[in-house]
Amino acid sequence: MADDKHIEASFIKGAVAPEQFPVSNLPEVAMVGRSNVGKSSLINVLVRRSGLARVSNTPGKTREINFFSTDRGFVLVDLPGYGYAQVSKTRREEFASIIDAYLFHRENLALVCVLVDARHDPMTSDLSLLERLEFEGRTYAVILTKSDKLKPAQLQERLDQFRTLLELCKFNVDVIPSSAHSTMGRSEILGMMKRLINEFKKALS
Ligand SMILES: Nc1nc2c(ncn2[C@@H]2O[C@H](COP(=O)(O)OP(=O)(O)OP(=O)(O)O)[C@@H](O)[C@H]2O)c(=O)[nH]1
Ligand SMILES: [Mg+2]
Repeated sequence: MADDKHIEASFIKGAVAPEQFPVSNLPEVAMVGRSNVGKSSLINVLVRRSGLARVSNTPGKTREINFFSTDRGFVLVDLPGYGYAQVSKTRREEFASIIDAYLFHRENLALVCVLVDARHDPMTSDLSLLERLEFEGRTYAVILTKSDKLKPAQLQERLDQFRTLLELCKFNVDVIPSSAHSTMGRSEILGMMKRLINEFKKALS
């Protein structure tokens, strides 16, 4: 990623079942996290295109797994949010099973970005996901979203909390604060993705 200013990206497809995942051997970077945490917004910030991934105030907006190609040799993947109480139990179970199928069976998944709202302590669902990623040996980073809503000292406290929590975790590569409003974290996140994708490609060759 010599020039991060402009990243060409386009929508490939949405999938509601594993059979619909695109056949591809390009490395993928997935955004996962609770409903409304800012997954779609982060994708738009990374590619600097406000309408690429659908953003909404209504939690549960992203109902399928959406795949976006980029001109950087990797695919960005927007997952449905977990933990949204207002959708039916059946629907939540459907989301959980497709997220699971993707996160733990997709061979070309190079990096999982776990998004957590910087304003709150991690919830049980966030902790279970982190634990599972660690257990399954999936490379993951934690992104603290909506950091614009915190004072610097509060943000530092949250960062320290996560760094301590993940200190002994082997598969966590980073904890990065971000904001879709100020674009804080954008270049750091892109730099991390570039590094991890290179490592992923090297390990395959
Ligand atoms: N202040 C602030 N608001 C944000 C940020 N990121 C997202 N939001 C807002 O949070 C809401 C949800 O954002 P989305 O990007 O749709 O969240 P999502 O995780 O994709 O949500 P689902 O698809 O429902 O799981 C929107 O109103 C965004 O404008 C951020 O960094 N700062
Ligand atoms: Mg979304």
